[in-house]
Amino acid sequence: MNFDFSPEQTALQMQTRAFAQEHIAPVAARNDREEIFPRAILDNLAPTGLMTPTLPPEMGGAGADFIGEALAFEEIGKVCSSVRTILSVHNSLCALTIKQWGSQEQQTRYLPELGHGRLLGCFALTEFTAGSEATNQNLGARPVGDEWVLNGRKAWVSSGTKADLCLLFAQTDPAQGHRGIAAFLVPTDTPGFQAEKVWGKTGLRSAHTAHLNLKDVRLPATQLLGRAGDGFKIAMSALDNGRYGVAAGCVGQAQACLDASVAYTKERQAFGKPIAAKQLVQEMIADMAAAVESARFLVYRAGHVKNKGIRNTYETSIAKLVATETAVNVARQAIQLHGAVGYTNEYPVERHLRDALATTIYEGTSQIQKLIIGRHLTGENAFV
Ligand code: COS
Repeated sequence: MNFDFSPEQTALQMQTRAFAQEHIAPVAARNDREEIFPRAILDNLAPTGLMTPTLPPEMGGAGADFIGEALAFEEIGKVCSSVRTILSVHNSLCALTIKQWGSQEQQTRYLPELGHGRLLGCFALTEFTAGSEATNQNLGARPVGDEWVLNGRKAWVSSGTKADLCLLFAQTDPAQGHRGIAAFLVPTDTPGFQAEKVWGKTGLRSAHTAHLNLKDVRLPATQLLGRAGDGFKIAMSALDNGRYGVAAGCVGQAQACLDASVAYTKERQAFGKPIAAKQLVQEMIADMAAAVESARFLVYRAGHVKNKGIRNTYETSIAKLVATETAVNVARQAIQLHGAVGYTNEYPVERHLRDALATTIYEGTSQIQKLIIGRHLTGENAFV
């Protein structure tokens, strides 16, 4: 077992850290406060390959492996989970799914556009009555001549008002259940496609979320991804990549909360000493550090399995479960260690807590991850 990073992985980590400090950190708080979509950041990011870290450079990617991707997402997660969320959706849920399931023509048409950031991708699986129960797709697609016609609604779609290309799931044959679901590549300027921004989210406020309404959206057959009944498998394989990126970002976020807490407790005085000298404070710092390191190694283990190109649902679900819950817990402890100022937006820890709360819900709740892990280990299926 080798715990050292390769020179390429270290270089990507350093490059992303420098980018995050220069372009994201100075504006993250304001973007959150004013719900500003970070378009300028994405424009600057695109030439670096970081929009799609694992795509080859000729497609606009950074040519990284999955450990490299985790290191990059960790660095972005340290400063802004909204930006990391946009990238997880664009790269992990959209681009990598086209890479895995797309025809040669679809890959050639879309991957360089997504890689170079000329198109922004989103992923529309969830509906108001299809969250954890993702098989319960009501948005319908029916074949008419050599086209598909889509009608229905999607909910809670990250980047839904901003994306150019939407990987969208629809029911083509209700009698077939999850085997009657299809995946479509929907250009968001297709007539009948409408996105409405969700206001008032607790966190991830700079990563805009939308509800979608599709009314007689007509697509040529070339926009079908995979075969008509493959949609659910495509969605689940996409989530194996998405959840991994979320987990990596959460490790970064938790690390940022730990770093901020170490710095603050060394500076803040009480009873004539820095509070870092107090045993109860050191206990909290130690608990936070142990949790962050544990989550990190679960992410790298999942990345190691992903690099082999084999099914990684179990490893990814454990990494997602632990890393997202760690981000919430560590952010909460960081606020406690900062005291009253931690409860204000003067310090980033309150933003980290608000942002982290979403990660235990989206891309499969913590409860769903536990049931995936439980099913894997026991062979008993809690979903029937
Ligand atoms: N990769 C490839 N294929 C997969 C897969 C994966 N990771 N996971 C499942 N499949 C395949 C299965 O092999 C099965 O294939 P067959 O039809 O040939 O038997 C099919 O997909 C159905 O899989 P499964 O039986 O696991 O489906 P379930 O209905 O039991 O899935 C859960 C239940 C809860 C796991 C699923 O609905 C889920 O993940 N829900 C959460 C959805 C989510 O994360 N939403 C967030 C959206 S993005 S914000």
